[in-house]
Amino acid sequence: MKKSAALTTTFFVTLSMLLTACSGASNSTNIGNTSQNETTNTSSVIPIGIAFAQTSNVALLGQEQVAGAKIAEKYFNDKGGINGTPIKLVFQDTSGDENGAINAFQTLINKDKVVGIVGPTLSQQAFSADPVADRGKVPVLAASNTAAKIPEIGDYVARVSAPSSVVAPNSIKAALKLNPNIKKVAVFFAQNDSYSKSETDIFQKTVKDQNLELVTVQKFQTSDTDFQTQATNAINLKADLVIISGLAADGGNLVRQLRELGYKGLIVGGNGLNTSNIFPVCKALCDGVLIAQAYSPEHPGEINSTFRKAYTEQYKKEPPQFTAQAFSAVQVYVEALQALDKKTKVNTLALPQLRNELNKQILAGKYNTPLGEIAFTPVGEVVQKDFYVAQIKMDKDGNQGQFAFLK
Ligand code: 1QQ
Repeated sequence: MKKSAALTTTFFVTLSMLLTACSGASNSTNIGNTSQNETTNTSSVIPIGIAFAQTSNVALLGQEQVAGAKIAEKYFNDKGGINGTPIKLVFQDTSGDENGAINAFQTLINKDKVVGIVGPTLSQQAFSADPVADRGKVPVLAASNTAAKIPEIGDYVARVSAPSSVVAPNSIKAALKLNPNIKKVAVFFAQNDSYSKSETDIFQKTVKDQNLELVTVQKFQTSDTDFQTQATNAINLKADLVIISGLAADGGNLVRQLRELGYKGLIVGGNGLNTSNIFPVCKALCDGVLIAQAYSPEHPGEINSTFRKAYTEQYKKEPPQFTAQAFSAVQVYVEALQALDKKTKVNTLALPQLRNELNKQILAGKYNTPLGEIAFTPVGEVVQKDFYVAQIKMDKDGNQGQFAFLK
């Protein structure tokens, strides 16, 4: 009796139940268990989990992701949600470390009973948290994880964030176009961060492929604030290109200290520096940093112009890559749910079955997003066409800046 009741239980929760769940009241149940909290009714919503860093230093990156998810929620619900049923994004803060991400995932899976998760912010977190979702057969769509082997974590893991291997080399090529005389390269990376370690491999390979001389590889920690020793080493070796793989706070500080110590050459920043939140860190000294982009605000098409307009109206600047990727991840869930719902009404499926069908549907679809048209390989790697390079332009006083896209 209990078992058959569990089987017919659907994933729907009422809006009021969800709000209670979000406010922290304890009404947790296990997946598939019968619960008076899980009923289908007319005020139902489809919960999608959002696991981004909203606190810690990593919030410098995560906060741009939250903005993109929220714009997507409004945009797709205004258009009728999932064939008439709204989506409800359930936000859980991952903070900046592995445990924060694991806790956020567990809450989303077991308490909030989401159909799938977008996140976490860092690859470093994904390698710990994604296996939790994968074992629970809950889809995970990374919106910012760029390290190698993220989709390979499991069958339920895919990403909309193109890997460093296809994005990062573009910035070195752009540096060589700006200064064809570059010969000596110093590479820096955060050795306690998975994305940084993965990206530096790509950068170092590109340096060799371009017949440049790698004069030094300098290591640091994402928690470091003093880079005098490493910066001085690179300057003494007469590097004329510096390449940094780290996160926003440490990366911004490293840029600042290189310039303060007199480094004059070009600087390439990796994906972790890809936010205007580094501007307050390196101020006017951020000027000129080159960063490869998986998104351009000028990408043609209706969906991007609508997204861009919604963002610029609210934030008075162009949308950043992390915001566009988060929007696109929510879009993939919405369109996969719509397609699934047309085949089998999603409110007739029990949550485990819905998560499983949704996972297959995500991988089967093609999506026309602000990033351009994207699809997935069978393992869950994003297939995306267009990449760009932007250069940071700061005002003289260093208070305002922008990402200027190179032609
Ligand atoms: C990763 C990254 C970060 C810089 C995303 C915020 O690319 O951790 O994979």
